[in-house]
Amino acid sequence: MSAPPRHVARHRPNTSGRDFVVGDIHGAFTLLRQALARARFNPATDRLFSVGDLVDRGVESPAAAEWIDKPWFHAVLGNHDAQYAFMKGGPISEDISCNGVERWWLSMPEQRFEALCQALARLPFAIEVESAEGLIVLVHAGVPLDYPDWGSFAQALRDGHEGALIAALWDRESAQWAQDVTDGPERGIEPGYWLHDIAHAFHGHTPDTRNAYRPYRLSNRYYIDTGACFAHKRPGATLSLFDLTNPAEPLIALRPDTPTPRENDGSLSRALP
Ligand SMILES: [Mn+2]
Repeated sequence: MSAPPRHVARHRPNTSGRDFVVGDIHGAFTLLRQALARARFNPATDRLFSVGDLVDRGVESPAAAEWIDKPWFHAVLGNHDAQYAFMKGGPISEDISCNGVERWWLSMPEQRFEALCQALARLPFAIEVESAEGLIVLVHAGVPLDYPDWGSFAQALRDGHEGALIAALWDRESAQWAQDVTDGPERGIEPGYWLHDIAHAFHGHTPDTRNAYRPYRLSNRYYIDTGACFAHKRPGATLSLFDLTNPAEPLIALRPDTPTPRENDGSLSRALP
């Protein structure tokens, strides 16, 4: 697996505006734009962080290229993004589950698609944001449970440790444990899994489909994929914006105001072989 130039990106505190974080977008950029408008997002002073998975599942996936270009938008690499970031001209794997929007890239000119793949390849595996509360970190899937703290995992990512890079994109164990703990009497607090050297961590990747896409936690690890790409068709699924410094509750949990057209309106299927 080749790697982008920066495995861990670091951001200074935002001293002039607010910081937001959004769960897996999967092409739901119209909904994201509406959520930012509702939050009165100010691109001159505010920042938006993303836990990755900008593409796949939604027809608006090509717009990811424009969002990555915005100076106030900072995303980590998700497992879906990685399939394009590390594609080397070979066939795209057949297991990309796009829910009726397979091969969204067929609507893009080839050069634009290649530029998007290159932009995805530049996304870091982790983001660290300095804040008055301490370090706030973003990793798509989770911090594996066998790492005792954030620092040791971040070092493994910086060193390009392949197991750590893959876990950052694909880990399910920590999220599954978090769901079980959140369902239990401790409501997400499990002292053995606190990351003591950071304020908190945000993750996407594993929505809680058993509990209507609610966000959940494992001590100071917060799982915020609330199913934005399913917001128009599955109960509970929303696009959620959080205050980066306050992960307890979503600031905005947005569903489409009006029914959106079916994701696959036929224009894409006509392009399919
Ligand atoms: Mn995802």
